[in-house]
Amino acid sequence: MTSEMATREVKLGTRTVQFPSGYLQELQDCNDKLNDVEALHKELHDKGYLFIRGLHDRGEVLAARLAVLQYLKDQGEGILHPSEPLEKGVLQQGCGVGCVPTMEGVPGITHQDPVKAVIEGSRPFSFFKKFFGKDVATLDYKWLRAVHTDAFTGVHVDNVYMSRGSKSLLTMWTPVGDISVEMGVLAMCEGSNRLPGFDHFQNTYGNLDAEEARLKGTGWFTTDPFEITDKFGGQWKTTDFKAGDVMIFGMRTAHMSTCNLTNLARISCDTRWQPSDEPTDSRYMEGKDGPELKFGLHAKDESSNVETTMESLRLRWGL
Ligand SMILES: O=C(O)CCC(=O)C(=O)O
Repeated sequence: MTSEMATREVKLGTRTVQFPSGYLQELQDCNDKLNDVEALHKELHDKGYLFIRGLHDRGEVLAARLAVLQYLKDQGEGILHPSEPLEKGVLQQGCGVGCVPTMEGVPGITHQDPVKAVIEGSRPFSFFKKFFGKDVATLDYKWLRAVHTDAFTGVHVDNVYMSRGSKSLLTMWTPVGDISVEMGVLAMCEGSNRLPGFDHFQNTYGNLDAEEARLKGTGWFTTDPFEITDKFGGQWKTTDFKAGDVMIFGMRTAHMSTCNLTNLARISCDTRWQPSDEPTDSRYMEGKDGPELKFGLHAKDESSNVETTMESLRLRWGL
């Protein structure tokens, strides 16, 4: 027996790294602080996130996963492998970009009972009520995803997409199933929300309103995690997530995902939470401005074809 922990080769964005290693460390949960709201606030401020094991009921998450997989199966051939058990979520070979239908938005699979029971269930409501010390609201729009092989999310802060409502807005990322680092999990840049090295990044990129800037593309700052840590500091961290775990973070914490190196659909859902007496970003609420705007990025003003790229903005910011 060796005392050294075995490392695995994984991919963080475009970079192949060993996990755990100095490049990508193991996350620590804050479950020991769950009965101390002040300590939770301090953790969120210090690290930029709250990693909680078992916030949701595992059985309910697994039921939601099955409902999502059934939905994908019902969308037709070419998505899930026909001869593999549904619950494994094995993708059909070659199922890549454009193959998995988008599940983001307002009613649809996101608002079916087994999914809603998790993402709008009593557990997250009571957690956030305790955390904010008042009644809470969650945005109607749900970012439910099934991520295919070789796909990942690049580095961004959520403020770029949803800065028009409450300044206390928090994201909760829920893995819908057990998700290993190899399948594509969220990775957090610890300290990126407050370290002085990030000041210029936050005062430029972090203040961007992607839709207002008519930004072309995803709104990601980069797909290379080390461009962030080399330039600004912070520490990338992640873990193997289990059904029930959640990652909660503020609008200024830089994050991304590991790459899906498997043939399994990586299913997860982001939801947004805030005090109910604060304004909501109407783009993500059912009503006159929603829900046809998707992620605030796809709104088209046909009278103008001016589009800004992240590259041109970064040049302007000297980043
Ligand atoms: O699930 C992902 O790949 C990205 C999620 C994300 O960026 C978020 O929760 O803000």
